[in-house]
Amino acid sequence: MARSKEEARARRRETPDSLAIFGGAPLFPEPLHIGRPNVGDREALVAHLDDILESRWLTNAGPKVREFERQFADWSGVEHCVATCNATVALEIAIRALGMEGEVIVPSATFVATAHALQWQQIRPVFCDIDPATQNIDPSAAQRLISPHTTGIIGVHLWGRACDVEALEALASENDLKLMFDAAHAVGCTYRGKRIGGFGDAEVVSFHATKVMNTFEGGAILTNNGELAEKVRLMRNFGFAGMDNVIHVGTNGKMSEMSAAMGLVSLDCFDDFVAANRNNYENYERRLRNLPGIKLLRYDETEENNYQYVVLDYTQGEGGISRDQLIDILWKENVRARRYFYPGAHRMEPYRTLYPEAGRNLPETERLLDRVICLPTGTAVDSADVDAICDVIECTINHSNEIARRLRAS
Ligand code: T4K
Repeated sequence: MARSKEEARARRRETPDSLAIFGGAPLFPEPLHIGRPNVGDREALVAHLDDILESRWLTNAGPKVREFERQFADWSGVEHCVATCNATVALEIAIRALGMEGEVIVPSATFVATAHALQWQQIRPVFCDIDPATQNIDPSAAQRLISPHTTGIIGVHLWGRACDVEALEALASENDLKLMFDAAHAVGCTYRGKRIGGFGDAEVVSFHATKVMNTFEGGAILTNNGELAEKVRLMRNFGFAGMDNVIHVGTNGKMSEMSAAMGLVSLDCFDDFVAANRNNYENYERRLRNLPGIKLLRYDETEENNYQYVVLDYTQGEGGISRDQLIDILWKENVRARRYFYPGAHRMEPYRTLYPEAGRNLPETERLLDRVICLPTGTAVDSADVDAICDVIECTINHSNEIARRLRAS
């Protein structure tokens, strides 16, 4: 019989028998995903849609895109914002515009798009280990990977927590390397009190549907370098400098008017999205702080954070429930917990085949990616959802011996 979400959540998970993996009814009647989009003011969005349809100007750097670029640049404290169809194409364009070639140093603990944006244009991603304290690229490990073929470094502000920008800027300038940041997770976050967007030669953000603010699909290149901004603008639009006048190789990386409209609405609602994320994060923290084997990734409260990822660092305890078994238990409850970014870009194709030895230099990366669990958050998740999810985790940890035995037996 179909049950409402409230009914399903209300039943406490206190004993193994109540868990769906052992035949109990799932916690949520429908899958509760990570990455349910944050949707802002619908009326405002519909009004934008009316404007767009009325004007019959749908794409090609129309008024909504220009307005979004202006607002997002001001909000980020950066001179130039070039909006794109997604962050992957933005990375590809920025990498090319900066003249990166040969080898570029990049973490493997990232979404595979960071590496693909290089490999796609025959540039070798040289995978660098992370600093376990920050979970971001380790500048001293990056230094050891510099070779005569290295032309750049791409740091990733993983989970929105800034890289060691200062050390990477010093390393890049001492070695005459280009420096970019994949800031896909870091919209609205700060480094030493300054909004992310203006560091290195350029930064790239993502406005994918699953991100803290979305434009359906979308991304942007942010930079304080006017010449670079001009170049990426050309490259985003096939290299056209005016009608019939192509002056550069280019691609189609344009953002549509409807996406820009969603961006304008999302920007207006950004504080509400972050408040919902923060509330969920604090509820998870309160519920999970004393559970053995579970460490919730903390954000630096002296900075601005968007709290869009709730990340657990899970250590298998004596009870013997593995990370993947805990995820399986959650999935059976319809909680779609994820193992971002397992198994690491270096263990995905084509990198696994091209660079089979890469893992030798990545012990911290592999250790982290074998332990991570990301939990649902965002405006589609409320505090009762968080409580119910934490009940399952608590029940699993508290009864881990019995659960592990029953799982082995089955
Ligand atoms: N660099 C980094 C560090 C990134 O994390 C990413 C993207 C990029 C670069 C590239 O940015 P884009 O080119 O995408 O702008 C998701 C996203 O697809 C991906 O954008 C994101 N990172 C990554 C962290 O997460 P998956 O593999 O988790 O699957 P996906 O997109 O199917 O979404 C997860 C769940 O969200 C779905 O199972 C259901 C739910 N969902 C998804 C969509 C699209 C919804 O409820 N509604 C939706 O509209 O990659």
